[in-house]
Amino acid sequence: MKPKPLVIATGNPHKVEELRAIFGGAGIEVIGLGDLGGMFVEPAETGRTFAENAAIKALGYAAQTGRLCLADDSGLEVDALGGAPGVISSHYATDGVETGQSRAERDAANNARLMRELEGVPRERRTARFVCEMCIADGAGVVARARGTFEGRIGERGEVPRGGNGFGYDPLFVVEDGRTSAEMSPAEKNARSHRGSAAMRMAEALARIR
Ligand code: ITT
Repeated sequence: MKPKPLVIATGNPHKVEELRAIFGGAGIEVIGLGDLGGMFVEPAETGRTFAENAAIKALGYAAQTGRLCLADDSGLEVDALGGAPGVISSHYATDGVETGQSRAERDAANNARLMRELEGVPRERRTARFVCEMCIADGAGVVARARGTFEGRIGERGEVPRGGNGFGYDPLFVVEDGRTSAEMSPAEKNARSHRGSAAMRMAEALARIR
């Protein structure tokens, strides 16, 4: 029997879009929470690590939906900032506090703060990585986990922001060929990114358990 689609348990439409493309390539059908037609409570991300938060979200949504749910907890680690913004990447401008701003407003404020914090830091010390921890859970518990990373650096003022693709910190994140991840096509970003590599590992794990 054909397995039910995997539920991508996120409130971030960009993640659903990226994961639909990546899992689609691996022959795995996915749906978003919106496709289930219910109202779901977003679990509070109280973990200290990406892995803890991914598990909190996957378990929380699996309990509410009764379906196999995949959650992604991801963010940016900047070496010169001791790994910040890390788990508070989506609310960096407000020190991790949820203020009811739209995603677009948060992204703009987070990016402005990051550029301020790195003012005067030379290019060679602006190294950074995106990290993605994924967790799949069902009503009985965690079923699989996977991690992926994407290495780059935060561009300097005048060099960035650049590019209209992607989301979040993509316009500031420079990879080794000098482009930002917002200048990559969606397919190219997915082939190289933290989310892409974690998802490919998840696709292998799913093939073993379904
Ligand atoms: P859910 O918790 O509902 O999945 P979220 O956007 O709040 O959605 P996270 O808590 O995992 O997700 O925070 C991820 C943040 O890290 C995201 O808002 C961006 O600021 C940043 N981020 C993660 N992946 C990124 C990517 O591929 N490109 C740019 N920024 C990214």
